[in-house]
Amino acid sequence: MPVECSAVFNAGAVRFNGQYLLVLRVEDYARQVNFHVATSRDGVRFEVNPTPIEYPLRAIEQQYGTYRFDMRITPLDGQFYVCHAVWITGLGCMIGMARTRDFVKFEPLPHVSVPFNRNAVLFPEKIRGLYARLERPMDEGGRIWVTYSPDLRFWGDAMPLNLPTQVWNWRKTGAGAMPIKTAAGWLTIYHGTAKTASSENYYLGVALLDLEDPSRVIAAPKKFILHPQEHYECVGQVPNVVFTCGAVETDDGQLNIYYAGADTCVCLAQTSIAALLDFCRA
Ligand code: BMA
Repeated sequence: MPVECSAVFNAGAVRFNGQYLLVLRVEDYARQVNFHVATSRDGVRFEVNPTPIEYPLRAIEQQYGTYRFDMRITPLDGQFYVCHAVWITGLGCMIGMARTRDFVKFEPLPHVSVPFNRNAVLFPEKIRGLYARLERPMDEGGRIWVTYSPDLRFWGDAMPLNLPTQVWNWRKTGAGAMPIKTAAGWLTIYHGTAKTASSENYYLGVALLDLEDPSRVIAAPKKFILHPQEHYECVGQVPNVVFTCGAVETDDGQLNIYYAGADTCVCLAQTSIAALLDFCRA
């Protein structure tokens, strides 16, 4: 990393100008977060911009103080929308959104959700005429919901996803990468957690959601797709965590899942949409 960095993780991911682009959560030695853009031609070797993105504070953030993290990126209507967590001092964790055209300057949408809410990701198209996002209301525990908005300001019609509870996701679930539209449904990579005697373990799973009503889960395999097993997934700032904020299709038909190991480093797992669909059908 070309900047002071105690941990770099939970990167949003997207294709931009023919390149792979990540927005990294970079923590300095005061554990303050800056968002840095990293770009790559091959999706593997990234160059990190040492200058953090420009992202003005909203009025509520100026008033109370803020801690922003975990950006998820969605291309929509010729620009890019991002959702991220905003921890506002004394108030709690909520969702903030912004838009950008160039990944240099970000324009915050002025309104944040009410606490507690996080792990939000916008769908890449409107559903039944409305913007739609997955989110996770609740701080301790909780599960993924879908909400809708006519204007990206007022959100409602909230419905929980009927994801079945598994041994590895019983404590909480949260949206991960942006849902991918397929003929069979929205392919969604999400995280689930389970408490063990020594830690809360994070896993990645996959689910297929109905195209018209994403709260309706068409398939949700019982088995996870990724679990903490490598050293860099088990040892770090928060042990036993694999966590994703973004996956992108490659030129040769693969799917790159950028995920974090132990809230400390950025990792890459490769699969394909076809393989995940097969896994959902099995
Ligand atoms: C979640 C979020 C993530 C983090 C994860 C594991 O609640 O705060 O930013 O990666 O926990 O620690």
